[in-house]
Amino acid sequence: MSELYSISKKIISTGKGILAADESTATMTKRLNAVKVPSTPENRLLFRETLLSSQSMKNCIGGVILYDETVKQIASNKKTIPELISSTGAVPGIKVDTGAKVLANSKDEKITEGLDGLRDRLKEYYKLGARFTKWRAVYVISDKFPSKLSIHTNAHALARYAALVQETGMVPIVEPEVLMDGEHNAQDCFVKTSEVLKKCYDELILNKVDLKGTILKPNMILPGSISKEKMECRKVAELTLKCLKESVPSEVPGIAFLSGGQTEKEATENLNEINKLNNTDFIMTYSYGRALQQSALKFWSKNIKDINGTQNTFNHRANMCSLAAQGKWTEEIENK
Ligand code: 5MM
Repeated sequence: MSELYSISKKIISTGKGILAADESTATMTKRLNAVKVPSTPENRLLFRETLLSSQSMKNCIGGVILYDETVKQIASNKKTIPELISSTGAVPGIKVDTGAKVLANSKDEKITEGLDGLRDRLKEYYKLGARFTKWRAVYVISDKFPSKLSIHTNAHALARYAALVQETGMVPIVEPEVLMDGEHNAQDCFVKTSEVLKKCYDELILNKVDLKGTILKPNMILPGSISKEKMECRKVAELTLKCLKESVPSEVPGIAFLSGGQTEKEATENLNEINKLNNTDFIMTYSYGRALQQSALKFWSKNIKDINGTQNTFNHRANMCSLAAQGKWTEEIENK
């Protein structure tokens, strides 16, 4: 078993998923402002350290994606944040893209940047303890989007990123996120997501990326956030599985979904249904940001010193996601 493959398996092994705590300072400031907590480096660290010291880290979280600021911070027990994560059995990871910027010649779309100087930054992150990385490309859906230009350029960047990451001995998470924003229906999401994924794998293969040492982080197939279409979780699961089966090469060991604006419960229920119906060899799990942290952040904001209460809230969510990753979640357990 190759080193990269064993890292991927460790991150997503049965019942475990990924905590996406890689909000950039701008995004974290938005999240903290929304709950009226000042966005200082100390508060950002305190919230994240509270989650990372939770009891559910051991059984539910196989990997944590960090942002540049956090990977260099020191926890209150004097361990570095990557050391704190490793001590729970999880693998420390790092977001290495530098954000989605306006795409030249298609100004309503985005291209993710960060390739310049990436090889050197990766070496530094490896020394700091990271063993996997993340790069997120975003695509909008409308009658004319995503354009061929956006699909092609983002796939190219994702593949060059993934090749460099593997060269450094880390596992690249490939995150092509087809955004939920808009009025489109689930069929549009299915068609566009399939096109995006197929192009990504064409480029990954062209760049000789070892697919066994990667993890895919896609969106689920859902109607747009302001679409009139309502969809049962069974249908979401069927369409999502069909799309992934047709578009993702079987060498990829696992798929860790983003939550993309779903509520905590929707993201849990949909993942649970995907696992109940899973007719593929892929491990299907979570790499949630908002759907793992929202309630905990809300609770914490009422009293940032209430570490136990915040951890209990996070533990519940992480346990629900872990059950969903095994197709064992139920409404009764959720409400217990
Ligand atoms: C955690 O949020 C990440 C984005 O941060 P920036 O926008 O500040 O770069 C994001 O990439 C996240 O990892 C994924 O979108 C999954 O998060 P959600 O909240 O969609 O599960």
